[in-house]
Amino acid sequence: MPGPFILSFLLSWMLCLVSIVPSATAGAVSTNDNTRPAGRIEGDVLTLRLFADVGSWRPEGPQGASLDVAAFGEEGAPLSVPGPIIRAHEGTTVALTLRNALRSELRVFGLCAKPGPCDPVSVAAGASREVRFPLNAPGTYYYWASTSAQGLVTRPRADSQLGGAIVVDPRKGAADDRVLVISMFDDGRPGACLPAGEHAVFAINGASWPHTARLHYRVGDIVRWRVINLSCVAHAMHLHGFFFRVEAAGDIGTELRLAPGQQRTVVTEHILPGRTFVMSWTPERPGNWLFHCHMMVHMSAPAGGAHAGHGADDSAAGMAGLVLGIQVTGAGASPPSDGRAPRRLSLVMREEPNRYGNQSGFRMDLEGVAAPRLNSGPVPGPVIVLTRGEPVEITLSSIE
Ligand SMILES: [Cu+2]
Repeated sequence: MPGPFILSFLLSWMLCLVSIVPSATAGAVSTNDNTRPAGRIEGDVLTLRLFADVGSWRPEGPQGASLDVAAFGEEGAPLSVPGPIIRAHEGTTVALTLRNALRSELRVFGLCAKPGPCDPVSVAAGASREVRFPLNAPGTYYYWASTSAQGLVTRPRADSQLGGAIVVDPRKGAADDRVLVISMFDDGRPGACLPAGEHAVFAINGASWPHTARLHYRVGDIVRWRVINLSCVAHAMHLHGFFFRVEAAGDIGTELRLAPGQQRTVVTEHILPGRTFVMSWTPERPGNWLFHCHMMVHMSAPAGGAHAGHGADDSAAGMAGLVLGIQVTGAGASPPSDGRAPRRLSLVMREEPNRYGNQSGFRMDLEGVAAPRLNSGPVPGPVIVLTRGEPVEITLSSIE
């Protein structure tokens, strides 16, 4: 039995290799910040011409590794990661011509009426195909493709950047927003969705920290982001310094808008592969802030890996991947205060000899307060229960 299995494995690898051979016209793959909708709108028709090909993508900047990936581009412009954004208002019909310059048949998902599920569109190697579909409801959607019969999560890694955003704006009152597409490339073991390869990289809009966009806002702005996870793993997207509201969540063909009373107010939102969410927040204080995945391996520079050089950059400090820098300017609101004196807590760190065999360990205790612990041991430390809006002052000391 192993014979046919090995043969089919080798065959799938060979097909994989064939499909990523760059064509004679392949060039650099640019990053796409999703701020310029592709195509041309005339009346209620958006006409656009896209193509798929292989190019060289540098998610870690001009000095970083060059990765040969399949990607989408708009005819007359370079390939990009993510692919060109299809964006128009509700009631628009998309008239799309897709040329497949890859050496394998391409199956494209998501090119159909919004909202709604649909079958993939197949385009033979070297062929072009026209697709028309209406944008019937405002929302955050996307398209993705593969040269294999695999799904979004299991498609060959060379196909992992084949995708882009579809945004349908309301007829009136389109919000000022940013569209953030998360993707991942891994040249490790085929079929394994792990950032294990030598050039594993996570990207937001085609770039890995510190090459991701820097977003600038003023205190008091209303910020709205649409987050789309086209990578093969889940992420826990965390905003430093401020709560945000999750206004909507969806997938390739649907978006569920949440009524104001249903919207979660959070600092972290978990997003599965193939899912989307819309978040809004207001910067209340000036400063430099981050929006990042809270899964360490998705935001860290692996030792000795392609990102290792970032460790020498103070502003990057060993971070890579899914991190976005936000600069907020303007006068900050004064800290919340109703005249109450801050609640004062004292957190003490002590060394305990021989905790781990003959090695010492540290423990943290909250002095003078009944602080619950998750287990009877010293690790993890006490749970510090705080009340939102209540001023708190915590003194940290260590006792040798
Ligand atoms: Cu992550």
